[in-house]
Amino acid sequence: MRRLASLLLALGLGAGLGAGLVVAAPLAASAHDVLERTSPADGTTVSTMPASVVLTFSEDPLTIGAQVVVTGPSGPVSSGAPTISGRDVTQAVAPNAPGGDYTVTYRVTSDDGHPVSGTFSFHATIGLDGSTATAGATVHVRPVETEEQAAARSSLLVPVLLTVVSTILLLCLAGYLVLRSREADRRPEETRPSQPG
Ligand SMILES: [Cu+2]
Repeated sequence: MRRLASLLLALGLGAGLGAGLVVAAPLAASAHDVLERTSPADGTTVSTMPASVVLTFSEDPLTIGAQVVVTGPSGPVSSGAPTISGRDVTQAVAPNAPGGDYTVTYRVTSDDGHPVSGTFSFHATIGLDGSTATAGATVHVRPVETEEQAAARSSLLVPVLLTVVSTILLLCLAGYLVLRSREADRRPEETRPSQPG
């Protein structure tokens, strides 16, 4: 009975540690400021091009290192540097911005000091210059992955690999204990002390 108990304890510890690592890995990454919403919202169509785009994060981003590039049919139309007010990052748009498809690429410094970057897109039917988007010219082009996005993806790989490796190690340990206890069952005289008279 004692052997079975220690075996179950080992299995329980293994499963507990494995599960703990799986839970801890994404928690460590969630300390970043996350983009909660944008104006205009991602994937939406607005009748008129707004004079500025607003990005709202889960926490206040740092005032340094913020960059918002608004790119439309005529190229980049960002006007000046973005302004940060609390959780909102506002980027003004040049008054000659035409109607059409827009992609916004952002990079801010999270309050934990890490860079947070991404992209979203929207469609403006009428531009700030009064022009109307040409029908049928709607081509949604996803920009290629930036260096920051690639780095964030590879940094996520480390905790995932650690979790997989440690889970395998713990399963091996549990398997070893099972085999050892079976071996002990086969040779009871060698492992069990003889009961006194
Ligand atoms: Cu972070």
